[in-house]
Parts: sequence; C-alpha cells; structure tokens
Amino acid sequence: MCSITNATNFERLKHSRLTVIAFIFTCLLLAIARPLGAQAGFGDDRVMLQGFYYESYRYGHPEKFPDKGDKVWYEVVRSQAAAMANANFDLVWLPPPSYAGPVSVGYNPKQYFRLDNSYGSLKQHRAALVALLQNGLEPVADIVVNHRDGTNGWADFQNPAWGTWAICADDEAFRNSASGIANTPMAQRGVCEEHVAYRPGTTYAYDAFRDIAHTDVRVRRDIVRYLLQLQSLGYRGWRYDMVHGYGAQWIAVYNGATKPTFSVGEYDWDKQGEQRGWVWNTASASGETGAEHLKSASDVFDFETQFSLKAINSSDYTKLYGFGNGIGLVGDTTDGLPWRERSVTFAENHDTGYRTKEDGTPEPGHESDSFANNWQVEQAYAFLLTHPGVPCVYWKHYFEWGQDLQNKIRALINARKVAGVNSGSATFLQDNARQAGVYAARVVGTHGDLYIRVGGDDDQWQPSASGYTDYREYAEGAGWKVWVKLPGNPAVVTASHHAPFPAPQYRSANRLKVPFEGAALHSARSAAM
Ligand SMILES: [Ca+2]
Repeated sequence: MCSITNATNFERLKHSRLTVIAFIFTCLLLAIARPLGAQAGFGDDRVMLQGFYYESYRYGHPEKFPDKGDKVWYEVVRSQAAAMANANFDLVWLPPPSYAGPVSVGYNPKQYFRLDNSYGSLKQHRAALVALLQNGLEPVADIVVNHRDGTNGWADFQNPAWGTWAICADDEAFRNSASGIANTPMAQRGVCEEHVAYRPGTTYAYDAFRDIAHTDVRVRRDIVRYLLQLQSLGYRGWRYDMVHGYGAQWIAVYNGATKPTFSVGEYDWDKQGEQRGWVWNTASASGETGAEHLKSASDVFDFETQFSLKAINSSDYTKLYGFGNGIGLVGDTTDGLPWRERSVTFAENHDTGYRTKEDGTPEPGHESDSFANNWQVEQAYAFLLTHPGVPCVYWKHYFEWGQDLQNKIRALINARKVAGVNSGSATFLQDNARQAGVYAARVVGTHGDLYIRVGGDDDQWQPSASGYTDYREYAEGAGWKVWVKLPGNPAVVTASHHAPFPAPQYRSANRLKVPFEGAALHSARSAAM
C-alpha cells in the first residue's frame, strides 16, 4: 500500500508514531523485496512508454525536414520527462542509441561506442537520460546487435573495430563483389547461423546488414562493454531488436553480465510458440525449473495480443475471451507456466500502423493505424492497461492524439497502480458479460480488485451484475469502464510516482574494463529446452 497516497489513511497514521515507523519499515521491506524487474522475478508492476515513433529521427534536422522543427528528439524527450512522471509511467523505451549515419532511424548501427546520432548529440542524449532518472523514470535502450552496418561500406567496422571474423559465414556480403569482402576464406569468417532448439532450421539471417557472430567471444566482450557504457550513460533496461537472429543463450550471457532492471526482446512477430522457447532460453540463472526458471528470463513483445485486440475495431468483443483464458501470450498457459509474466503488450509501435517515407507520403503497408483515434484506441488501452503483462503505451497516443485520450490513458494507469495490477495478475473472465455480447473481467491486483468492461454500457455489464460490491468507478470512455475495489472502500485515490533514480558517472567504452574475460562471457547452458 506504500505506493498509494491515501489522505484518510495518512491522517489516521499521523497520530501514531509507532504505526508510522511500522509503516515506513514495511515500505522499506517492500522496497527491498521488490524484484529488480524482469531479470529477477514476477509481478512486474511497471508501465512502459515507447518514447519515440518512426519519424522521431527527423526532428531537429530542419534543412531536410522543415515540418519537424529544429529541436532534436532527445530535447523533446527531456522536455516531456515531467509529463511522463505525471502520467505515472515507469519505463521509457528510447530509440537505438548508437551512431548510424547523419540521418537514420538507427536500426543500422555503424559505431556502437559512439552515442551521438540522429536524435541528438552525446550531451543531449545524456541530458535526456538524466531528466528521466530525476523524474523517477527508467530509460530502456534499443539494443540492435543482430546485425551491424559498416562505417562507409558494407563491413568496415570501427569503434569497435571488428574483422570478417565477426560476420556470419553465410552473410550475403561474402557472395557480393560490391561488399569488398567477397570470397573471404571460410576460416576468416564468423560461425553461425546457429541451430537452436526453439526454432526450426537456424536463427534468422537478415539480408540488409551484416549478421553478427555472437558465437565469437570477442563480439560478446564488446557487446558487454557497450551495454556497460550505456548503463553508465543512464540506461537501466534493454529492448533487444530482432532476437530471432541469434541464440537466446547469448541474451542470457548479456543480461547475466549487465543485470538490467528490465529486458524485452522483439522475436518474429507471429510465432508465439517460438517466442516461449526463446524466453525460456534467455534465463540468466541456471538450475531453476518450472516457473522459477522464468524468473530470470527476458520478456518478449506480445504481438499476438496486438493482432487479436483488433477484434475491437469491428466491435467483436467476444473474441477477447480467446479460448476461455484471454488472448495472446498473456493468455498462454502452455506447460502450466505463467507466460503472462514475461509478456510486454502494446497497441502500436514504430513498425506497425501509419508511417511515412522521408517525402511525407505513406510507406506501402503503413497507410493506416492499427486502432483509429476514437473509441478503438480507447478500448485497446482500456484492455491493455488493466490486464497482466507489462503494457507499453505508444508516444503518439499519449502525446499527440489529444488531451481527451491522454486523460483517459492517465486514469487507466492510475486504476492499474491503485489496484496493484501487475504482469502476473490473475484474470477471471465474466461469462454473463460474454452472453451479453461484451467483454468483462475481474483482475486481481496486490492492493485490490479491478473490474473492466469493454464494449456496450452498464446495462450489458457492471460489477454488480456478477455480485461484486463496494467498488469505485476509476475510468471510463466510449464503450468501456473500469472500477476498483479496495479494502475499506475508500474514495478514489491517486497512486504516487517512483522516487528519482541516481544518475551514474558516464564512462566511454575505451575506459571500461570488462572484468569477466572468462566464464561469464560463455553460455553456462546449452540451448536445449
Ligand atoms: Ca546479413
């Protein structure tokens, strides 16, 4: 209950010093006992903001994109840090941090150790992170280590300087005379793609840039050095790009060596079964079995929930019941395991929905958004922000789609936190609502119960229809409503925000020693599930 500002309770506590001391002590205990995040346990109660969208790299380059102004994206992020804290976000996923050319989204990293990029200078980068930390927000870096771009050509890697030994032997560059490395002898190439137990064939080979050989310890050492550099800049968590391209056991190595407070991977979107296998094999603690094993594993993006949630757009609410346990990875109980604990849900990201080419016209396949800016996006967030998994809100939806939607998202986050809904919350689907053609669930939080209806109005379903009593209305919008039931049935309360995080001392990569030259850089386990 420490995270809840409750005036009535506080008044009562004020009169008893002993109780206050006990309360503070309990808070300290809870703070200590709180899992470090996805890397250390279940019940992650954080909410993420995707702190950019596809076009963000165009800000602050007025010579090329006059309509985006002269303020670079890191400056935009810094100026909105207090607003993010006010919304009670916890994690902020920022774009790829490394230099990828003068104007680039960043998914073609050229120099990992160089941390200025299209989003701003190193100084602006650091200032954005410090502002987030000071506002109690945890920056999450977008780690693009499946592949790499050359400095000027295909494979002239600098900073860190890598040779052809860092490139997978079957990369197209070894077959293309334009690459400058065609016909390199096999002995001078890296070893991969890898065979992994959770995916048929080998790991994915990407034909746009050079696939990196994580099997080489020199590569792994530099990646760990890179992650430590990013931590010293202020990042606390990792969002790994395109993780179907290399073995999950290397994620276990990177997370084991850097201990991020949060980790999530982008695995092949429509392969939920493989996603489970990948998650399982990312566990950085060895020797644990069953659900315990998942406690040190990485989260994965739950694309299936985003696909299934589009049933909202045709008001097909009964589809949200799935096979009786909800939708997506959050509703997956394969092998009796709580996969919802490792699921990051979202309505849209920089790769889905509407996005434009540099001339401003829509990219093919990106002509429209997944959820329109009306009841559709409202209902999508009403669902995501009240259900298990770690929900991720898209920048555009919170900051650019209007005050009304912003207020509703903020009210939903507050309801989630007041009830204590988290990644592992149990959901009880309401059959009577299903019969009425709408979706409703009771979601169990650590502080109380949350009730949600998507579709229809109170005549179709409200908590009393299932016999629930003593609850308060917390949020509502076009065809949805959320209620919270707390012990003692207090008036609507506001969840408090996280205290500031310390800003670490920045260290450039060449000043960082990677202390674990031996076993820690090697996978402790085979990839067998
Ligand atoms: Ca390639």
